[in-house]
This record gives sequence, C-alpha cells and structure tokens, in this order.
Amino acid sequence: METRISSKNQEVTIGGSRKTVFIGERINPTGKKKMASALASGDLDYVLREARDQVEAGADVLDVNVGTSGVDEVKLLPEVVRLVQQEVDVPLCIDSGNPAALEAALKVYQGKPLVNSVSGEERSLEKVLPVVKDYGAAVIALPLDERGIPRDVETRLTIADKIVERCASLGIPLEDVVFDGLTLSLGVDSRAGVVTLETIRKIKEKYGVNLTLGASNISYGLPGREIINGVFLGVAIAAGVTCPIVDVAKVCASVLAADLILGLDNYGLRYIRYWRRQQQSNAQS
Ligand code: THG
Repeated sequence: METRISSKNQEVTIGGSRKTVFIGERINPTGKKKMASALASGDLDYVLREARDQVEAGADVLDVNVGTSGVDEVKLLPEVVRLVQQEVDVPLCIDSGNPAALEAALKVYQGKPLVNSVSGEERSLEKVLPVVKDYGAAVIALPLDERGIPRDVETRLTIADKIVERCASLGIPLEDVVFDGLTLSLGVDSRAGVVTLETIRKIKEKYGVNLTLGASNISYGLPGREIINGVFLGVAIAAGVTCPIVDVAKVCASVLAADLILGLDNYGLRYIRYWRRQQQSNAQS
C-alpha cells in the first residue's frame, strides 16, 4: 500500500517496496533543553537550523512538535509549520496532542501532511479524525486507548480494528492511515521489543498499511543506546516499518544497511552514495 504526502512542490510516497522514508524527530522539545527554550522564547532561527540540518542529513519528512510548558500550541504550531515550510521543501508530520493546534496548523499547511496522531481514545477519534478528513491529510494511528499503551499484542490489534473502522466510516482511505508499532522501553520490560515487532507484523498482515515507529524509546535507560536503536530499526523494518521517526544523522547508516539487506535499495545506490559522502566530508575536515 502506498501513502502519498506532500509539501508545496514535492511528493513523498511511503511503502510499495520503496526505500525506508525517514521522518526527522528533532523539532521536538521533549528531552531537549535548547529546543524547549528556543520554542518558549520564540527563537525560531534555532528551529529552522534544525530543519535544514535534518534535511541535509537525509530526512524525507520532518516531524514538528512544539509542545512544552509556556507555549500556546494553538498559536505557535501553525507559526512554526509556516516558517519550516518556507525554509525546507519536505512534507511535514504535524505532531500534537491538542486537536485545536492540529487544526490551526492544517489551516496554514501547503500540501498534504501527516497528522501525528489519532489514538483509540474516544476523545481523540471524535476530535482528530473529522479534521483529518476535512483537510485531506494522512494520519498516524496509535493503538492505545483510555487505559494507556497495552502491553500485549491482542489488545493493540483490537484498538487498531476500532481505529480502522472509524476512519472507514468517515471516508478516510486506508492508505492514508499509518499505524505506529508503539515502543516501550526494554529497560522497563524485556518483552517490549517482541511485542512491538509482533504488533507491526500483525497490523501489516491484516491491513497492509504503512507503519511508523518512534524507535529511540526502546533503549531508554540502557547503555549503548545507539546500537540498540540501530538494530531495532533493522528488525522493525524487516517486520514492516516503512517510515520511522528518528534522529536521522544518528541512525541513517543502520537504516540504509537494513534497506540494502532487504532488497529495497536497487544496486545499493543509496547505501553507496551515503558512504561516499561520509568519505568526502571526512576528507574535508
Ligand atoms: N510515535 C509517534 N510520534 C512520536 C513518537 C512516537 N513523536 C515524539 C516521539 N515519539 C519521537 N520523537 C522524539 C523526539 C525527541 C526525542 C525522542 C523522540 C529525544 N531523544 C533523546 C532522549 O531520548 O534522551 C534526547 C537527546 C538528544 O538527542 O538531544 O529527545 O513514538 N507517532
């Protein structure tokens, strides 16, 4: 199944045995003091530099999340979306738990974005899906509900069924629904990895949809985070993830290697181009 999203001038197609699409995670104040204070003080130059750097590093799509204390998301999210769209020509993934902020951002967005996200919570289904439909956006669906993130695969699938039904009843096409495998930390639960991988396989098998993942959560609280994140992404891509949300510069090599191994990178062109560029920039420094 193919999901098409767009910016002003560019379309990005996710899925259909294409190379993994990178969604850059760095415009997000969570765990990043500098980004949080830049957003709270309105220093948007810092945010735009982060946008350029991620696209330079290979991001195909940028996640934009401005939620932090002291910020009015309904005002700031559309402002940042507008400025980021002026700065870089990649589609955006508009990330907020506030439906009014999502709608305000969709109003100014040029093209077809991803909305991040809807969940199985009644409040979210009621508020987010009509807006997604009205603006013709694609949406990331989280298989969690009022009870939180299920620890087991079965409950996640039951919630996924409910979200798919609700999208269908509103006329949102299945190809515009991108599921999230939802990752808990291995530091808390050593089965977190297998539960996520099984969720991904089952949702893909049943619906054939595209899947995303915020992969860095898996290693929270553990040493050697980069190696865990890189290997997890490889196995998650093998299981069906097509557009992970990642720190592109950090995980790029692992993802390109996974695509090469899985036959998604014809003649290894992207893999080889990456290493040639690394060599060139090493030679210059
Ligand atoms: N699914 C969906 N959307 C998501 C997530 C998800 N959006 C937010 C998040 N998870 C993905 N984005 C981030 C953004 C920042 C960080 C992690 C995930 C982050 N990472 C370092 C840490 O974990 O300590 C901070 C260190 C740094 O790089 O500066 O802050 O799962 N649909």
